[in-house]
Amino acid sequence: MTTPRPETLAKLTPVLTKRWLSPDAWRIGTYEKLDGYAALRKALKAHPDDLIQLIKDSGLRGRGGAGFPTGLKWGFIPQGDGKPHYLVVNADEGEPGTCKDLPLMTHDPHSLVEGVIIASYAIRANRAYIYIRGEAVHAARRLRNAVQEAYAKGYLGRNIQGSGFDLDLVVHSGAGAYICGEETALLDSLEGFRGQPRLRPPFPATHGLYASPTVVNNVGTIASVPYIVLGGADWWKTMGTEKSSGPMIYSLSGRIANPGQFECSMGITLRELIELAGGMQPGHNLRFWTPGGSSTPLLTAEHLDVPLDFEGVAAAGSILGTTATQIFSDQDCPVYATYRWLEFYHHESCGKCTPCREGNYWMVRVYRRILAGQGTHEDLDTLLDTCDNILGRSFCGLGDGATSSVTSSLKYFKQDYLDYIEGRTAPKLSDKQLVGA
Ligand code: L3W
Ligand code: SF4
Repeated sequence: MTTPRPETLAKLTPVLTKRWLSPDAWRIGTYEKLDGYAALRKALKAHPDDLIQLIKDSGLRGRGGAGFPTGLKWGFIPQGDGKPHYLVVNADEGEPGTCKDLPLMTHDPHSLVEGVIIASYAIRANRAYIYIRGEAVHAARRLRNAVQEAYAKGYLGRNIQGSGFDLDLVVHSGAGAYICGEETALLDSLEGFRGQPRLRPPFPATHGLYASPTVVNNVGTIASVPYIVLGGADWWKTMGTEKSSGPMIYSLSGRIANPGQFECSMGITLRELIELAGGMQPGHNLRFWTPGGSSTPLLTAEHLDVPLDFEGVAAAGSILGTTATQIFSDQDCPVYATYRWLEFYHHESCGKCTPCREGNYWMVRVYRRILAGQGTHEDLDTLLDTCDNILGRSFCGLGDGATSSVTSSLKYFKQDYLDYIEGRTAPKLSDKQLVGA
């Protein structure tokens, strides 16, 4: 493991992660000692519209993958419409490689609870939900405990801190379907239906939970809010870049010496992140990586200096996504990695639309054929043609995301495919694995 240089270490900007290593960080006593709920007291003295303006001024963008401006989204909630408003936190973190929300909720659940209260006050919601991934039992337990503690201290419930504002917060565990991380499928699931995406528009901002105006935001987005309220928009913008402001939690996994979460100013590069993580594992050289989870097109060793912000990654032909950088080396096979991701998408496809349901099913079979040494040159055209019929023709982002590693691995690593097809690489799958689920 190599030691990061002081100038690279200085790129760490612990904001959302700053309490994670404090003893008993998840308890309300610790949280309050470390500035916890100070932002809420400040926010409750402000006009809700001023809070929305503050978030707009900060430039905060959604941390769930799409990077939509948070203040703009809050501003879409119609006021004076006589309907109930809802805040729903998308805590269904399920994207392969993504691991920033679960540690946040486990180590510092009160930062999310405090953000929920401030955001609900800003959009005039009296009921909020945190929809957490079903498998995340420990994080859900911590969250439920934090919610109870917040009720007991008068941060939730009736007339919060004497402000006249009421809020109830419910933690709801999903049942382990990746599609329920898509915001409208999540709302269907929360309403008690099978989680499948709804047609958009109308967007949840006007027709969300129970057909009422609803803000759906990711955990990291909402947990950022107390810091912006306390520190101000200008302080938030001292981190990050002009269009991608603030700090971001980057998750590093794979062939890295010290995997984990590294919170840095947006715009840091993978070269710097790898240095922070102690370098590559001995004997491994970087070959390909995902900038933001398996739904984002692969990048390669040529892209080590791409700024990891929304614009920088887009200019390199990929998507910042969930900043889950999965790192693969010269000992890893891009064809096999893509196959494994496709098996995931095939399994998690909700089946509502034909391009995704059928396309992923067939692409998995083509990959099995190639990896079993029975592929043909035409298979590569079939894969690209199938992706062409999925991308932009699917009902939701899951279908689009499934194509990312297929098209990008074919763009950068076509020779690896040809080596299987032309017999230079030994088959990775046996004949028996050609068929299956
Ligand atoms: C009102 C309009 N609201 C857009 C809202 C919309 C949503 C947000 C962004 O997918 C991506 C996906 C994954 N009026 C609006 C409006 N909105 N126009 O803005 O919307 P959109 O459609 O750009 O994206 P999305 O549906 O939120 C998110 C990708 O992120 N991704 C995700 C990975 C998985 C996780 C996880 O496991 N936690 O996040 C990774 O790349 O593929 O493309 O709220 O309502 N005119
Ligand atoms: Fe369901 Fe896939 Fe269609 Fe999304 S793209 S609606 S997950 S079948």
